[in-house]
Amino acid sequence: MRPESEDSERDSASRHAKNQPGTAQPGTAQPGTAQLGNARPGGNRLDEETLRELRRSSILHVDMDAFFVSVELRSRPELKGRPVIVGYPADRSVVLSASYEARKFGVRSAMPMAVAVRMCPSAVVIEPRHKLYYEVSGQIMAIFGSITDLVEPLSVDEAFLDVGGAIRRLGPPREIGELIRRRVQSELGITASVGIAASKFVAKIASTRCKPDGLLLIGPDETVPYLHTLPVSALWGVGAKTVEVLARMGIRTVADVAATPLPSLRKILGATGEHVHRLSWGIDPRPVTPVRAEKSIGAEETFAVDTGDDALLHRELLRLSHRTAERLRTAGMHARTVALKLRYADFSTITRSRTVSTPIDSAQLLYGVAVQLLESVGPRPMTVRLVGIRAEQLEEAAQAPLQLSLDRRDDNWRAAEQALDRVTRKYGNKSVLPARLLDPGNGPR
Ligand code: DCP
Ligand code: MG
Repeated sequence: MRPESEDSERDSASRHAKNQPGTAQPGTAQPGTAQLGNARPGGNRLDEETLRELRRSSILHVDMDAFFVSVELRSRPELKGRPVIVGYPADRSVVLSASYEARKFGVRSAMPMAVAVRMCPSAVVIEPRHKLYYEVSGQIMAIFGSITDLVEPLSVDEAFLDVGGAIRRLGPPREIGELIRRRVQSELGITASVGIAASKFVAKIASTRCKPDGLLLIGPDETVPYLHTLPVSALWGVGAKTVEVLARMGIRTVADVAATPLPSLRKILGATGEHVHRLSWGIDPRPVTPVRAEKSIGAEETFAVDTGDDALLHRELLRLSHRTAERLRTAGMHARTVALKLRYADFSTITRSRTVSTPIDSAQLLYGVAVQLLESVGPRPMTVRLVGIRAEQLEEAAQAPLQLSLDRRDDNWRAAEQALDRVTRKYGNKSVLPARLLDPGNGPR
């Protein structure tokens, strides 16, 4: 991909800003622009007032343009500039992603494929490769994560970022938005659009309005005037039905909503009335909330008939270990602690846990610990209704020390289980199981 120079970056910033709020207004973009150099490493420090001003609009909404299509065009560049649709060609399937050229013909996501092809017979239809899109999605999120910890992914190709804490390091939010766009383009070969504002709601509107391949900053002072130019459907929570209800009352634009007294809106829309009214004045205090890494991963099963049979319990623990280990590996995590849960016939529940010296992600090792824990319970007072395994104190596999095995068998198990994961992913959950799990018996319900 073409590495862009500083100058072309500035050109593109001003090109995208043309006729859009956020640039011409003194007091919003100006302080940032004036201080561009200062925020760079080695430059002067931004003064506190400028920093405060820049932080007023520090929420980014970043969304890839025609994501599935753009990923496909990387390997078929000859299709660039042509109408392209990603979706299964069968009549009853729907459009997953449409290039902007196809959209000119009216093609949209979620439209039946048959309709789309009728609207745009010249479109090239490409079957989706979901695994590839998820891989690229991970790379997109990794770029976001290198900018700030405050990343809230919304779907495969979009996220909110709060870059308030990155301004000293990377420059004003607009610069950070351009940096992200440049990196997505040069590292992943696709384009992203970025909306910047003081709130999630307005940032999302901004990115939608500057698509494709754009950047739009809506400063705090111009938020309300800008919102008031939009139709009511731009407000979150206002779907087709609400649009209809409001239209019957003569309320068609965000400005109309803002001008409607709150009690009337409450009467028309119920509890949503308040929410919609607040949005119409640009009030959306929801913070960017990073998705926390899973704290634990586990699996449990209730037996069809309560049991006191050790062999059956062991077999179920092995099955649950496989399920848990597979999920650990999919999440790229290792566990330091393994917990066993037993629920007796009278619903009383006990847990036992053990921390291992080296983090693990193999079913055989999980199973080994689980059996030790079961033995540590001693004689059971009554039959067991439910059994569960939980992997806790998770660490990312990349950060965990290598899983050293006491003997080669552990490594072999691990390799075998990874092969099993691949087969499971390809053919579904039940295709391969260890022989011990294949014989029928009093299985879980
Ligand atoms: N997607 C899907 N089914 C849908 C909508 C979307 O599978 N009904 C997939 C395909 C899209 C991806 O999710 O490429 C991202 O969805 P977006 O809504 O962001 O749409 P695009 O990225 O395709 O286009 P835009 O440029 O409008 O963001
Ligand atoms: Mg998108």
